[in-house]
Amino acid sequence: MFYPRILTVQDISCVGQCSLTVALPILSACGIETAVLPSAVLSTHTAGFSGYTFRDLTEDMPAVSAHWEKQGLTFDALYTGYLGSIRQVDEVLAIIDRNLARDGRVIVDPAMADNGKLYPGFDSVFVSRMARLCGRADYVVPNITEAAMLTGLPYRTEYDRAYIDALIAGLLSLGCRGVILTGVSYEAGTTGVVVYENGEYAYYAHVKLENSCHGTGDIYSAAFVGALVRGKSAYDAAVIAADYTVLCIRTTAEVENHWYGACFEPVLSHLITALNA
Ligand code: PXL
Repeated sequence: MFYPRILTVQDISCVGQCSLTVALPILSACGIETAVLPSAVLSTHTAGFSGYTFRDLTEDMPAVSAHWEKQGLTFDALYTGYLGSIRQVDEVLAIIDRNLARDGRVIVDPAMADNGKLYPGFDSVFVSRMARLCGRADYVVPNITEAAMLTGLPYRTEYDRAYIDALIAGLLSLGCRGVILTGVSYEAGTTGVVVYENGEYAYYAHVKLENSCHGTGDIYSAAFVGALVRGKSAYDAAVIAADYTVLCIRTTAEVENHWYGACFEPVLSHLITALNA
């Protein structure tokens, strides 16, 4: 039986429905053995909460990776999300060299910014180190803000295909093989995702909902990675992840006062159904 093992490296935000507390259940639901390397533990995520705790686990990362190597453990894919420091990015680069299976794939969600702004705690030095990690990726999964920062292009809220093409060209010039660019909207009322691979551009548009939720980028990438590792093409995986994320946002709108994350759990069965179609 095909039973891949993936490693995901990102923080645990104890409350907040993002990063590992989203990636682990989603990847497990996709039927993939999921190993985790928590890069930090925070009491909550950093968007909208104040006074959160932050326990940096960077020091532990090299020893964990060395132990896996000693045990002969390798991973069929490595998926990174929010990384809390430059040193953590460097540790992930070392993990690619040490712990990835020979033909293992690397998927990088450079989770560091949205709506034209970096998340708290990040600066331009971090962005350039993240660009280096993106250069080692088979697929990068940025939103438009992250793509603009990684490529040094201006962030725009109104744009045409030429701007998107320039972002993609800039991302490819970092060294990655494929690009999944999220939140691309060419007309009011719809948004979507661009998939660029092997010289081919594809666009999947879907409804743009009124409400937006924190953490949907993490839900999207985890579902994309799950579908990809399950054997779907990058485009099919991008579509499955988009439809699932829209459903999560719709579901969240039905819950009163749920401001800090998206309700992804009640609709996990839809993701599983889509994967088996
Ligand atoms: O959703 C990305 C994310 C992950 N982890 C932490 C965050 C954020 C976004 O703000 O603060 C700790």
